[in-house]
Amino acid sequence: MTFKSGFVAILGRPNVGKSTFLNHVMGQKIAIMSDKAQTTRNKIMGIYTTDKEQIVFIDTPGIHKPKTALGDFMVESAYSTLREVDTVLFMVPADEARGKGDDMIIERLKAAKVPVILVVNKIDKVHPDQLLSQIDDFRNQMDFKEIVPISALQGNNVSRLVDILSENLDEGFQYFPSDQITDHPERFLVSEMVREKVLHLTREEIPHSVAVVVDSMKRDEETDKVHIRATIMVERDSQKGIIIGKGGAMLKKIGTMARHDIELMLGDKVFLETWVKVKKNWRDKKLDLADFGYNEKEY
Ligand SMILES: Nc1nc2c(ncn2[C@@H]2O[C@H](COP(=O)(O)OP(=O)(O)OP(=O)(O)O)[C@@H](O)[C@H]2O)c(=O)[nH]1
Ligand SMILES: [Mg+2]
Repeated sequence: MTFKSGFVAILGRPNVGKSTFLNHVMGQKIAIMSDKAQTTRNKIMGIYTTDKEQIVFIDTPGIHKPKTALGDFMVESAYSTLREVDTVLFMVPADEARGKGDDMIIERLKAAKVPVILVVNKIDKVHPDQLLSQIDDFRNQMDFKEIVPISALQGNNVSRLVDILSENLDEGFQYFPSDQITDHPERFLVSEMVREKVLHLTREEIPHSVAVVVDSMKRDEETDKVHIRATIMVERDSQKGIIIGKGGAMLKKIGTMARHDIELMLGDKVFLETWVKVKKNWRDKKLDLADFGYNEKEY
């Protein structure tokens, strides 16, 4: 039996469900998810391996019109996957009409000359008639290799989509060991889990202004716990106040919820210490971006 493998990028506007899809396929949380646009900021691999095949999914930041240097980094790293993959999953939501954002992506997809599968997500939110007209509309914009409607949240048709990808794989190497599920180190996943809780618990400009850095992470032999120190960066003093909350209540909530997810991921008891720091306008400062994990060299 020959082994098959390939790289598959998941591209689309922010908030369409790319990370939800990746996590559903992987059966665990690799990429954080939220109802806020621009949740994902770095490319992140989900490595799906069976005894016959390895599909390396690359989840990407939602493509939008960037307003900051961080936004430039995000959009460029999403588009950079077009040079790296065998197939693109272009994800659009079933419940929102095609817009300028989609058209912009379609132009880039056409130029890239990579096979593109249109994935219409969130079918649980629409009537079948609306789904059909959505498919028709997109079908007229470019040539898709396949069109697959799914619900990443509920899981409908997700395995069908994986089957279609498998059928189209070429013979190839197993690029990563069978037990490796992503390309990022644990520290990155830990920082993302803290950021996810901030996204879930805060509103308006705060989710966009937050970065999380893990300062240290080591096992404490005495307590038999993994001791993690993480700093939550914000852009203004007022934001620091909100993150800390009355009597530290918000920071405590963020820490408790994040610790729960981190313990699940590590399979270990965790002691999580969180700090909040202000870094004025970090989203537009190249040095800060690199320090916080948004490094141009990555793409
Ligand atoms: N109803 C419904 N909601 C979904 C579905 N898939 C994702 N969502 C929701 O859509 C929101 C965005 O999901 P994400 O997976 O974070 O979206 P994303 O495309 O990765 O977003 P960015 O990282 O910002 O580009 C979350 O609130 C999800 O729960 C779906 O199939 N049905
Ligand atoms: Mg995402």
